[in-house]
Amino acid sequence: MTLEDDKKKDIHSFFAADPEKADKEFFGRVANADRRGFLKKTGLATMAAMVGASIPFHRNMPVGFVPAALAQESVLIGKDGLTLLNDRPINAETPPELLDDAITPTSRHFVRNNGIPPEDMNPDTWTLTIDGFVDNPMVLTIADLKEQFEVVTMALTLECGGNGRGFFNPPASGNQWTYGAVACAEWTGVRLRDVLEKAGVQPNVVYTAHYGTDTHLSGDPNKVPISRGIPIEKAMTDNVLIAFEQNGAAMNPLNGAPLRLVVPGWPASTAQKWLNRIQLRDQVHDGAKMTGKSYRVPAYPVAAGEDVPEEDFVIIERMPVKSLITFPANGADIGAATQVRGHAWSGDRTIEKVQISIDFGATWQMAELDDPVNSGAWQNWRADITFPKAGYYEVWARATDDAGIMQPFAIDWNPKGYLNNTMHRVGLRVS
Ligand SMILES: Nc1nc2c(c(=O)[nH]1)N[C@H]1C(S)=C(S)[C@@H](COP(=O)(O)O)O[C@H]1N2
Ligand SMILES: [Mo]
Repeated sequence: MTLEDDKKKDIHSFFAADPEKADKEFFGRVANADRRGFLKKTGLATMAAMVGASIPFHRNMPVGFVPAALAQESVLIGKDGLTLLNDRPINAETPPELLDDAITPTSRHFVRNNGIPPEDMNPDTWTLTIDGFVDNPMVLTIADLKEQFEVVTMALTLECGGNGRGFFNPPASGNQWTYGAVACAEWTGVRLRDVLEKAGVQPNVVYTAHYGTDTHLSGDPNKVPISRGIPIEKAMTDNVLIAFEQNGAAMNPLNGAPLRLVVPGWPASTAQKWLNRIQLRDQVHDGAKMTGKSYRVPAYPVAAGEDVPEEDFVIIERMPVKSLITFPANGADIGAATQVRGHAWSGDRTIEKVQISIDFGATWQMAELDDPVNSGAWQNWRADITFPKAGYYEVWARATDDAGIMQPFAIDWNPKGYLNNTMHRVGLRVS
């Protein structure tokens, strides 16, 4: 049984299944002999944040009690308009029309958790350990990072490797992401490269290993939910950041506060949240979700539904060329002329052109395309479209990158549903 199979869709069924365990994981409540739930201080703070007020009679709350005010989405503290795909662990995506901004607001940055976020996210006591094959192993506070290294702010695109999984047929197990497991926020932090250079990368290093403080769903302290890494060459690129701010303010707890990696253009699973350790290795990392079928695809094209032996899987590196239409929204009723707009990105490459079709792909017109604001940022595009007469239309968008690679019409199927970069289509009624 995989972690993904072991999930409950909503908070109420989760509590119904095992109230004491649910209490502990959600609110940090400790059940005692007389069956009354006692909230630990951190748990009480969480529950109070979720209902939006302090809870004077919290001592009277029974075990397994879910406050009636908790609508399903209220597990998403500080998030706005996201679609909750799973609440254990929390996974939520952003509808495309809420991704219209050039820089994704923190409240609209998707959330992909593999485990339970840590209780302690205190930036003042947080430390990051750099060890493994380095000349000078280091333990750095966030203040040390700010003092010892150049602080930079960059707009960086993060996309989950499983974005678009929901469209696979036969279906792939896991969160059924549609379009919205992607965002481009402004991250402030220090370059991973600068920190590794100071630590002194030894000549035998080939790979990094990233660790965070979130805990495994099973509650087993010896298991980690996810620990991934990247080749040392990628780690030394100047847009890979150890970030401590999101959009000029404190990071959202669900996005990895107080410290995370941001690895633009690669599966966002490499961007460890709640980061407390980076180890340099003389071999490819073998941490949780690095092996088996996790974030790996067959080394060769396979037929839809084909059973592929695990040894034929390779680690996903760069994400493929892709675009998103963020205006108008799918299903909108519009006038005869409108602007269509969105974003486009392609792993470590830049986008060369974005084209739009309103006739199911028969003809295409060029959209106006901006350069990225910095390397690793998605590119914004727009096109003024005039529809010939009233009726139902679909706007399709396709991006082509600087290697001449264009988005496909159909899904290149793989067993775990990664890397779906098919064209985005938006249905419109013109009246
Ligand atoms: N510690 C930790 N880091 C993590 C994860 C996690 O579960 N735990 N999920 C990874 C995955 S799979 C993705 S897609 C991104 C999502 O980042 P976000 O939740 O800030 O959007 O974080 C990555 N970093
Ligand atoms: Mo992911």
